[in-house]
Amino acid sequence: MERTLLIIKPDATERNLIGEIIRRIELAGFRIINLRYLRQTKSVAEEFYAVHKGKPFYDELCNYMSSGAIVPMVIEGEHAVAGIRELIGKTNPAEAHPGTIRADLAVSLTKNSVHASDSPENAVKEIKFYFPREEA
Ligand code: FUP
Repeated sequence: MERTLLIIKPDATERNLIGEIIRRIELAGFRIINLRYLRQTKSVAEEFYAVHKGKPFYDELCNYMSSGAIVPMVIEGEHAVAGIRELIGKTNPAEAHPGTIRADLAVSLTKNSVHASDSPENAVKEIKFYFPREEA
């Protein structure tokens, strides 16, 4: 069993897609074991995306991630990190395979509806970021 972090981003909460995204995650056989609904400040978004600091899209990304409600959640399942990355599709929705969350629901490269951890190591860090009391 493995855990990963997924975030439903502001473009998706804004368009009432929380249920649709959760439905796809559960239908794929994963379990949601913790979940929050929150708005974050730009400085919290900057901390979460610190790895992208200095890149041309960093400021737009952090403005966007603090522009509305987000729903971070802890997901558990066999190979959850790779499995959820597959379910969400490529970063740019224009390049994502049909049937993936981003291909079907996302608006643009920045407004791409969801985030998911890209490695087991990052999953542990990202789960701690939004769920500091969650066990590893
Ligand atoms: P991902 O792991 O798929 O979320 O993608 P990245 O870590 O490469 O990028 C993080 C976020 O930055 C993406 F979800 C979208 C945004 N981004 C842009 O807005 N412009 C870019 O050129 C690249 C990424």
